[in-house]
Amino acid sequence: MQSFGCFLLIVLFTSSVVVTAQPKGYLYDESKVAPYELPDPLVCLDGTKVTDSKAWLKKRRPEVLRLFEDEVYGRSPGKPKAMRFEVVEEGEALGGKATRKQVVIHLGKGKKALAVNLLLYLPQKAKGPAPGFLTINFMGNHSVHADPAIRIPTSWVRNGTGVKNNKATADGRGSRASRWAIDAIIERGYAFATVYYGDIDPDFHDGYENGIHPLFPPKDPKKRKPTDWASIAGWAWGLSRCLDYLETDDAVDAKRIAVMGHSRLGKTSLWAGASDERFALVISNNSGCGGAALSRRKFGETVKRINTSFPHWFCDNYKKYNDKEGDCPVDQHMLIALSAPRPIYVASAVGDRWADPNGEFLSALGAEPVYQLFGHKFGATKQPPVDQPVHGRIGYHVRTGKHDVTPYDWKQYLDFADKHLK
Ligand code: GTR
Repeated sequence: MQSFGCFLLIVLFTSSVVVTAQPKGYLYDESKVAPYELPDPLVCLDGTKVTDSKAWLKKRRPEVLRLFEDEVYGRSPGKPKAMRFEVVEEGEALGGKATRKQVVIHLGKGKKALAVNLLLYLPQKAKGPAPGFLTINFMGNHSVHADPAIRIPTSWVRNGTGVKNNKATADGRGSRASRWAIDAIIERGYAFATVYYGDIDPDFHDGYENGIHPLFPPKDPKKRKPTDWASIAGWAWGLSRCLDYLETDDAVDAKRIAVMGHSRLGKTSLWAGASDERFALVISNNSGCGGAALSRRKFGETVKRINTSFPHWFCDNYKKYNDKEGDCPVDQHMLIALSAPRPIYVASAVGDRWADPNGEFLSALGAEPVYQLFGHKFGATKQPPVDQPVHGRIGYHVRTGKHDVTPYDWKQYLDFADKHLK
């Protein structure tokens, strides 16, 4: 493994740090990050150095993608034959500013067949097919807006506001609206699409019996291989199926779709963008360990901890790197690099130390050499101060506040999309 330099930065935050509850017994002190070496994204497995974009695309990118499949997220199937789209509802929304469309993506056959619900708001003022944001949510499509016409999921939902015995109810309408700047998105001429992740794969470990895994390809969950896909890959694959639908909808320009997710779903949006090059722009909001943050820093959440708390998120091979991050042939800067040359945005929150904000930044920085092969720049060499975004081909900000998605985050994503998608 080649040395890629060690990024050891001590970041002094001048603004007040909002400290949220962070699990005890983990590293939160930048000065205690042990020196580490990152694998060089530009050195191939046979030791040759990548010096141009052609060699990256032809040789090194497929190699890195395969390493992430085999060692981190698992191998997913391709576009399935057993898939059909059904528009189940359409109407005027948001006080006449948007058209709402609800589409069911039917996947698979038999008693395990899935119905994945996609909610779309289309800007009425659009003069042609609109660019848009495809997002993935935690609590059901009805949680993103109080709009009473949004269908309520019938699949498993985590207990919380408006959810009883893992069943969503109308009480959850709009419960997560603060995370989705739908009015601002429509106002700027973008379509907003969202899918509920539990429709694709319920987020608990059941040995891959439920959700998408038993369907494609149908096989005995007991005979899984260590490289088989797990839940993050399942959710990302579901986002690709949503994009398959968007490609059929004339109101949307499927060549200008940004994929966005928060936290575990930020890990998901990064993997969706890496594994499906049709996504024109990729956004990771507070994705942390197994997302944008460098694993080798072991700052906040670690590989061992995530594999222990969430054994169903990553492929079984990833467990080899519990306490052995340095043995992994990839680190997360190479995940960011897989989106090159497409624009990518990594967002952190200063109070979200569990997700290692500086590690998220350093990962974006570590991907820059790949962007440079295409003549693109990041524009930052060290983590920018709080609330001072950098918008190159790679975008980054660390905002005031905690682990969340806020109107500030969306303002940045919209500005970044205006720059790259319009
Ligand atoms: C935490 C987990 C993080 C992050 C977060 C979330 O418990 O440790 O990696 O994914 O959940 O998704 O909300």
